[in-house]
Amino acid sequence: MSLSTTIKEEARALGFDAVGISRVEDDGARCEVQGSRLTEHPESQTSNFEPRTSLPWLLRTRLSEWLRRGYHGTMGWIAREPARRADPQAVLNGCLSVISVGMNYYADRRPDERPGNGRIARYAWGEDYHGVLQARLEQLENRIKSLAPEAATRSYVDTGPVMEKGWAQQAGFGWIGKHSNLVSTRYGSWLVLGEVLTTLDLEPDEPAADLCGSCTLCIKACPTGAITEPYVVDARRCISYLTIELHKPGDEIPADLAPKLGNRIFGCDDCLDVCPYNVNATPSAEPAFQPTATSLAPDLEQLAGMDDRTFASTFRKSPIRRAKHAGFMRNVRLALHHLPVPFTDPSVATKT
Ligand code: B12
Ligand code: SF4
Ligand code: SF4
Repeated sequence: MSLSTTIKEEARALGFDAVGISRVEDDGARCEVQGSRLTEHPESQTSNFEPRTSLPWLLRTRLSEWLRRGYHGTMGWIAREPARRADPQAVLNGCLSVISVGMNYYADRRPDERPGNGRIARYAWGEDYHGVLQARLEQLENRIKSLAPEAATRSYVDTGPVMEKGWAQQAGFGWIGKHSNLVSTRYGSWLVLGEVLTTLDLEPDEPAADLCGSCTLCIKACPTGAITEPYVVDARRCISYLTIELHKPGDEIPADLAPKLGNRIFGCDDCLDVCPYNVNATPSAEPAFQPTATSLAPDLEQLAGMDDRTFASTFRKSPIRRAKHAGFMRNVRLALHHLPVPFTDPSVATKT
């Protein structure tokens, strides 16, 4: 069995649902863009072919344009060193391969959206995926080093300068959909991603084809018009950004967008929920991703009374911590403010 196959088996044994490998080409790689996919350019077979582009080149170009438009809003960290963020060789010296992994977090439950309840995005129904994936990626790194002691490795789960969706698509287990998230024919929209960068020269998988076709359901479903064009999200309009990232003192949710948040108090799944590829999504068996009672039916009145300490202990293991107490309370207050006005039967009112 090849080293690449063994590493993929080790990853699956650690509980990763999806795994694939990309080779890190330098900027001279001969590829072209088809939909959201990079493929080898047919003319690369000919001797006088001019190199077109590589994945780091494409990622750098996309990221730079996104930043130029200011779509990152207050997320200043993403604007630091865009060239490094787009190129694994600038993150790990001598990096030749990226081993991308995905974990299914889908729970086959419906949120309880009765009036008075808020709504929390699915990825935050259980424990924080960062810790769940990172611990296993470190085990994978240890296994790789025991199989190939000369290997240098570095692993991330949304924790480092790596553009995870692009590498996952290149590794073949899903494509970047028009909502800009990775979609898999097997797991739909419900994978969280991580990766190990390594100096090992592993066998790459075939990149995944873009299967969106003429569908635009996710773009139409977005309540704030944040998907400004296919594959491009203006974070400043995205409810996920507004309810999670915009939490520093003085950060206000713009008045024109606030009413559109409805009952959403942490993140948003609207563009993911409508994707036809979710029909085949299978529930995750991962205990850490099973929903808590609060995450399915968050009682707004009860949450509004939560002090800083209760917030910290209730959401100790949850991604909701990221919104901070003040940001989360602002979201809860907004949702309470936008609750539908309760219907009062005048005949009942006079009977008191
Ligand atoms: C910043 C960020 C956000 C921001 C900005 C979102 C965004 N689309 O960029 C905000 C806060 C809004 C956000 C929201 C969410 N996020 Co987020 N986020 C990230 C983060 C940290 C960086 C993403 C990034 O680089 N953005 C910068 C821009 C330039 O890149 P991009 O939009 O991704 O665009 C790329 C592609 O679309 C592609 N592309 C665009 N147009 C085209 C056109 C062509 C022709 C081609 C070829 C390519 C292409 O090129 C771009 C560069 O890669 C990643 C983790 C990571 N380190 O990668 C997680 C990540 C993307 N988020 C994740 C999740 C789960 C979410 C939410 C679903 C959470 C929620 N339920 O509320 C939402 C989804 C909103 C949405 N529709 O995107 C997951 C996605 C998993 C998956 N299956 O794809 C990630 C990968 C974290 C993880 N480790 O699992 N997120
Ligand atoms: S997460 Fe919500 S607000 Fe953000 S792009 Fe998707 S539908 Fe729009
Ligand atoms: S909803 Fe349609 S356009 Fe959007 S990601 Fe899914 S298949 Fe692609």
